[in-house]
Amino acid sequence: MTASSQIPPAIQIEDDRTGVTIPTLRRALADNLYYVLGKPPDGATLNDYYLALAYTVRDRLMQRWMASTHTHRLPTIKQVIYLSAEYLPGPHLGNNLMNLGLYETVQQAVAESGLDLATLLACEEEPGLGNGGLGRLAACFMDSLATLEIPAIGYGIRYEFGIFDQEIREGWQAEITDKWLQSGNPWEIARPEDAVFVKLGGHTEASTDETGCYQVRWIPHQTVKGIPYDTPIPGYRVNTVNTLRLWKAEAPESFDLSVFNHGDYYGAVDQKVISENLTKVLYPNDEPIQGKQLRLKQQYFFVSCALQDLIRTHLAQGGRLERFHEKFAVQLNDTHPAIAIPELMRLLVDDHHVPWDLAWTITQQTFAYTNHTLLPEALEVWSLDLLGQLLPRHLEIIMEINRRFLEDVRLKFPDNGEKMGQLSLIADQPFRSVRMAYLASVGSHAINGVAALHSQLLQKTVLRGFYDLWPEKFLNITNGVTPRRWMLLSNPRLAQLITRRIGDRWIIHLQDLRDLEPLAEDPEFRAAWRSVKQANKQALAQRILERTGIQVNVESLFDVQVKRIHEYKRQHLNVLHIITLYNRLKQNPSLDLVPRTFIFAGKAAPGYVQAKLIIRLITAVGEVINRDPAVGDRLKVVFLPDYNVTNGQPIYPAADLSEQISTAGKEASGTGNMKFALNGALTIGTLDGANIEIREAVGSENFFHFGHKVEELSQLRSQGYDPRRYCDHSPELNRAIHRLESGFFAQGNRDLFRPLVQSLLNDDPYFLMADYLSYLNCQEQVSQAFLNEATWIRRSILNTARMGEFSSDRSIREYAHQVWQVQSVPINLQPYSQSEA
Ligand code: KOT
Repeated sequence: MTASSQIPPAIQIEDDRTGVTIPTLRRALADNLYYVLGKPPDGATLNDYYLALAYTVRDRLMQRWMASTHTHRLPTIKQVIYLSAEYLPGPHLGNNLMNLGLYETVQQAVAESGLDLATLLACEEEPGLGNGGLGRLAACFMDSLATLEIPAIGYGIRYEFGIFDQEIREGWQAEITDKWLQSGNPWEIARPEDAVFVKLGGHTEASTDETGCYQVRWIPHQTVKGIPYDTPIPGYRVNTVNTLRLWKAEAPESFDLSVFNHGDYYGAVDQKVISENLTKVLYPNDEPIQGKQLRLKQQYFFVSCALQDLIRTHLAQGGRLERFHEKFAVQLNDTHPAIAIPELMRLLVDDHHVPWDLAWTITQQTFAYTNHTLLPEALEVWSLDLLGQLLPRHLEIIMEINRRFLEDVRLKFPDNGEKMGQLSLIADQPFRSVRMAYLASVGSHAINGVAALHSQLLQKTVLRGFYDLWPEKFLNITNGVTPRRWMLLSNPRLAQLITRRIGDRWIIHLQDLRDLEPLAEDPEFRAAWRSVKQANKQALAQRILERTGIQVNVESLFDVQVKRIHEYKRQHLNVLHIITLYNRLKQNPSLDLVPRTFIFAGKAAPGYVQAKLIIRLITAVGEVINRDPAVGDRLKVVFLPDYNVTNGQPIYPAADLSEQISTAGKEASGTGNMKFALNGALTIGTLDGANIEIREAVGSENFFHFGHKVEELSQLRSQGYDPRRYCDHSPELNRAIHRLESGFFAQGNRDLFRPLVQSLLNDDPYFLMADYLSYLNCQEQVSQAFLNEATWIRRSILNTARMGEFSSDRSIREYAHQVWQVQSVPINLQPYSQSEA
């Protein structure tokens, strides 16, 4: 007998928390239902089953997650730290199943247990912890970081109430509070043992210690406790599982007690409420809320929690603070976390006694800053008054950073007092305030915009002075989207068709989609492509019917604009086109018009009156057109309520035409534009943001562009722009505007849309009137193109085939090499005890 044959065969006991066979998964589901949720199978709700399934999947992430966390902490491994006030990850269950490679098996296991996976997936409330593009980008980046096996932690705020749910009531937006945590969140794990304390308010005291060292002490007015909640972020078919660590504010217990001991029970409870208010709600504006103290508290709170967490783990691993920037590359997602710069200085200088100059070198080497907007109203400033009240020590540090910086400027540009005023981190007008974009620029070693045009404009306008000083700090990194969520998960029909023809490497190497190009000439492939699109349109039509009661024609052109509602995004230009088509039909009822279904979705900030009126305009125009028998099913206008990640997923795969019609120079990048083109929609767009690069990639013959360019608009502006002139020269524009003025879409109410009409006629800051004719002509070309089905499908295939560079994997590779200097770290899955040995 040989030695090996003496070893008894391993008994195959599949662990209920790791096994992935169908019987094991079924047992695990029942086990979690009973023992974790405390529900018998016959008394369980659908949500209980969803939760049990989520725990079953989470269990299967655990070994990879712990191995990743353990490996990523090693001092030799550099980690990306993404600081973002917003994240919009979308529902986790489907994505995690996909990334683990368990989708089909679990689908079957669930079916054999008498359940339907799609129904369980629909139970998940998505974490709406963001407003739009910036938060969604953070989520795509987290997916790509994990898929590329790059060690990363995303830090943010665990808002109890995320972005509001939107309902449409009598055509108007109504805001409903978001209750994402109400039925339990199976994906997060609270880590109270990792809590940190954050100081707020009070004053500082300077002193000289026994060695003659100058020291500052911050005596706060209030302290809050930050509790981290961790969510696993698995990569696609790799062992890496990164962490999204979100902080919740609580009152420190000691504080409660001291008040309680003085007999003021209600006072203690009050304090608890005040502390917990800090992370209660996401500010629902897409542009910042000037001067709101609570918002500044939120920003400082999560940033301080994050940096304290990093310093603590670094020191615990035997790391030295001089090497902090060799361990962590910290990315600032716009200026919302820019207070991290003085906070790291404070922690290093005041708490850890690092000399100022060394602390400043570490800080600059640690941070990099991404700018996401040039809109003047969105550039953050904090008044010195407010900052000084809430963060007195940080104000001192910012003033010292500014003093030293302006000293350098003075040496470089002697006798140029104007330059100092231009570059100062402190603005004097309209009130004394800190310019956060300047602070972020001075404290970072790299500054990037999010599309080529945007990066150029950033250098030429908002950050011009800094570009002149340090051109080498500036770069462009064009945004991208994750093909896992935005193709594989949301468009399974197209994903399967593609994989059948070119294999499945495109899921992680999106450039492989190029291999589809020759198939664009293949009639059989085109037919299959068309069937997929039709099936997706059919599915969306069904949802439209369920959500709005509107019946749409799936043979019509699906013309889609989904994004936040904002004047610069120009949903109302789209409406002017719709009204023009309607006018033509009314003038000539037998007109041979290419049938279209106009689909809109998007939330307006609750306080943004004009944006809410644009929603009312869309629904009002829809109400008239949709029920006009003279129109039939040639035109339909749909507003789909409550646009979010979940509701967006079935929209992109069903679109024929993607509307990307912002005023040139206003949309930093856009990412919806990428999701549409990747899913085979053709774009009608201005030369703005990433549209320019998309057009170059897909070919100008497969992209409908219109409108004035940035330079042409500046010229119009400098010549004295007169929007009324365009009405005088275009009878159709005149008629469309007149329809609005006359109250035709408002049951005769001439006042309803007056603010919109007045804005268009009097100043038209977003140049709708100037771009109208060009848009109209371009839409005519779209209609003609749609009539030729074979060439439309060919162009659709070519769009998908050529969108490979717009994967967020490509964006992340660029950040990794050009900004962070980080490498992939494959995760070894030895059992924990063995890897320790
Ligand atoms: C909001 C407030 C202040 C500063 C920036 C924003 C912001 C910018 N929020 N979302 N964005 C969008 O970010 C996306 C990701 O980079 C871009 O694609 C999009 O154009 C921005 O509008």
